[in-house]
Amino acid sequence: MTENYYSKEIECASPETIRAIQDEKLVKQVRHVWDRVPYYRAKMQEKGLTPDDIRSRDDLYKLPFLSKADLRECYPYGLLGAPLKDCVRIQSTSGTTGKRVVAFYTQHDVDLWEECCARAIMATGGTNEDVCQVSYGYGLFTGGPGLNGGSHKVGCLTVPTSSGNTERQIMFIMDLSATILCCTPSYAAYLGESMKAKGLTPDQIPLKVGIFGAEAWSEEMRHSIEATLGIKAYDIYGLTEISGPGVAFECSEQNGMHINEDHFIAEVIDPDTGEVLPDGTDGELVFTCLDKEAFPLLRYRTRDITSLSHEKCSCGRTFVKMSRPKGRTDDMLIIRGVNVFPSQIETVLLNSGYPANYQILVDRVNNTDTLDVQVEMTPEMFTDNLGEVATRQRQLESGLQSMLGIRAAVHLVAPQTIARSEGKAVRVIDKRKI
Ligand code: DLL
Repeated sequence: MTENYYSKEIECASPETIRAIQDEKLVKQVRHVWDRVPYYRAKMQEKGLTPDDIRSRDDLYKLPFLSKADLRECYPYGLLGAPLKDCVRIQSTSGTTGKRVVAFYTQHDVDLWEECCARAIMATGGTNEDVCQVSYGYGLFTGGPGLNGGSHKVGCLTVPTSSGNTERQIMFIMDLSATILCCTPSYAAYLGESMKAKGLTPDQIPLKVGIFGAEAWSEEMRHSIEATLGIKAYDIYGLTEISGPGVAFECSEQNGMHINEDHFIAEVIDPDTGEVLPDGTDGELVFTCLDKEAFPLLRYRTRDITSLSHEKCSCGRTFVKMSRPKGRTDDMLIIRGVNVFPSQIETVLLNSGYPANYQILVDRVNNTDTLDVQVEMTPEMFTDNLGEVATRQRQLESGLQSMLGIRAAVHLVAPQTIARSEGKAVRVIDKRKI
């Protein structure tokens, strides 16, 4: 594949150039926040800081962190960095607990965000010859609007189907010969399954590329989606607080996501101590916006667990890469004192030939945590021979035991019995919290 770039000069700039851009923008952004956001100014003052203390990236560590709790406390307008008359849009998180996070955008912020999404699309080989079907939800969720804007900027024919209505999705993919599909990986898997059920083979499906994100997914899931849809599947990362999808995106190496470093500085910290960790070490991802107007968060703790790498990338981009997020500090399950990430369970299931249709049930019985994984069988596996099912269950239980270090009960269920998701999949039901 020939490498495509939306803004080659910046995406492939030397580390020194990126550094100089970050130093200059950071100083301005801190001054902007100090002048416009009294809440953050007070946080800086508590640490005895003024904008003069931040002269370059090297001073970043001095700045106080922001967390979701700050965002909730400041809801809705407390962190606004621009006059309301200059704001043109809000987006909001899909959060299910507590107050929603509302992020604000000026036109400049929308342009910046859409530019990031355009870079992501072009990094997968996308051009203005492509037909790009955006099957992320539109509305308060950032997935639809972000990729829609990016697709326009690239000049693709944009098909804004939004999520859901799988029959219609398939109709548009086939009738319009869509070449790029943007949606969550779990919905892509469902679309693949539905197309297969209609008898469509990968070579009959016009799609070439998928741009999938908004939830954790495994390498095994990537391979399975690539095989059913006959595409290359690329990861895209982002969060509402920082702008939306496109904060980081995968390139032809398909091995970690480049962070748009001319707009955001990434750090990885030890979630307990706040200490900045070196490349290659897993920790919590923290972002500092560099040129946002309406919602200019500094040192925002994402709760996503990842590591950074400055290794040279064959695509020519010099932006630092983040590894596929392993999960979130708040979706890590602690089962009988052991840390368990849903992504580890997914890896075992997919490696053993099961589809990515599963649910993890956690409960506490007689003061002991229980972990129960319900997994769908494929139609080929499905049988009424109970002995065979029991053997399969035992095999999976032993695979999970070696991956997790604790016992999990497995229950195999009939095909099509676990609810499908059109957006972010709900994989874990933790009854201990109910
Ligand atoms: O999910 C933005 C987005 C839309 C990203 C479409 C990619 C594609 P939120 O709803 O605010 O925004 O959720 C953000 O989702 O902190 C991660 O925990 C998770 N997440 C997003 N992308 C990925 C990814 C959008 N590629 C939260 N891999 C983030 C793993 C992801 N987790």
